[in-house]
Amino acid sequence: MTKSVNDRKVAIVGCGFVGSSSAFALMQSGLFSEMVLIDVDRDRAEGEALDISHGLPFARPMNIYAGDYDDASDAAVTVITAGANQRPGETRLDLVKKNVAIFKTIIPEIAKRHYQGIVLIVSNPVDVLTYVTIKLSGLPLGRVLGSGTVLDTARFKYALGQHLGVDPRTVHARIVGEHGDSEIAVWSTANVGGVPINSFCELRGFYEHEESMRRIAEGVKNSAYEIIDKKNATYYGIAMTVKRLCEAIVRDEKSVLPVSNLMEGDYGLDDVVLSMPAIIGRGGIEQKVPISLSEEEHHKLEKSAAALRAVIDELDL
Ligand code: 6V0
Repeated sequence: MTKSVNDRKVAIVGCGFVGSSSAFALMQSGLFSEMVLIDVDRDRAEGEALDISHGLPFARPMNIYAGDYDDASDAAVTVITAGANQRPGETRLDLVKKNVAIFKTIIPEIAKRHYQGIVLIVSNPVDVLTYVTIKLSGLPLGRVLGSGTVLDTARFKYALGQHLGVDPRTVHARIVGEHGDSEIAVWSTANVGGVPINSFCELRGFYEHEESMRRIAEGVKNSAYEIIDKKNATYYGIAMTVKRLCEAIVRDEKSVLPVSNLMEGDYGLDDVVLSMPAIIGRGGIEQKVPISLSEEEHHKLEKSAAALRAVIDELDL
């Protein structure tokens, strides 16, 4: 039976570090009045629901509970964070086989209930799993998106803000491509408050542009590895990313964010999911926003696509 969407309801599939931190961020956001937590480890989902609910007297009324796919079938947004995470030394792409197998048990459960909401993929490798979800679910393209490089972009803005001593919210710069080792820092259009990045660096007394750009982009790319080495998982940054994406969706904000979406001739690329800017609103991905890239950035994007395509070609979908 098809249930109409309940705009005030969110479902989270996978209640590990990322799922529970996202649930905690969403509880505090006031965006939803109902949240269902799903996990193969039912005790885990129940424990998280109870623990997070104990914060409600300090937040806004909300119903938070452990449930199943029937409970999730009318959620405005279903966030998927189920699956293995990276071990120290493992890349995101190393996770692919384990997590595709897990997605083959989750996505059909959502699809067979004629789901009308938005599916937000967070599990890694997020671009590949977004592709897998599009193929397995049969949902309209705009209604499946991955968190992509929204987190990397936040890390990038934070690092630039720290370097330049400015509010990261006034830094306009993004990471695109793969959420992973081949990600691309788009320096060609980066600016702070409308001032091109190199001019702004000079304004703040920094002149070694090549060296700074290399160091900052490498730092952003390696930040997940650094955090995983120190504490075995990353979850607060991604929890805020999930909150930001849910906000853009349920408040119909039409925010431009670099989410994982299917390339259909965009940037000369086809049948591969990459994280590129798109307008995000109540319909999910409402329109792609083709950005200008330098020749070098475009070349890197083609390499990113080829790396992801090679992984997709190995999958049995
Ligand atoms: P975790 O703490 O091991 O949690 C995973 C949870 O998934 C566990 O509670 C499992 O019981 C549950 N699970 C496993 N199989 C299923 C299933 N079939 N149905 C329902 N639940 C299931 O991992 P963690 O929370 O740290 O990471 C989850 C995923 O998020 C990993 O793939 C990470 O790599 C990924 N991340 C993605 C980020 C991004 O930017 N997109 C950022 C950080 C982590």
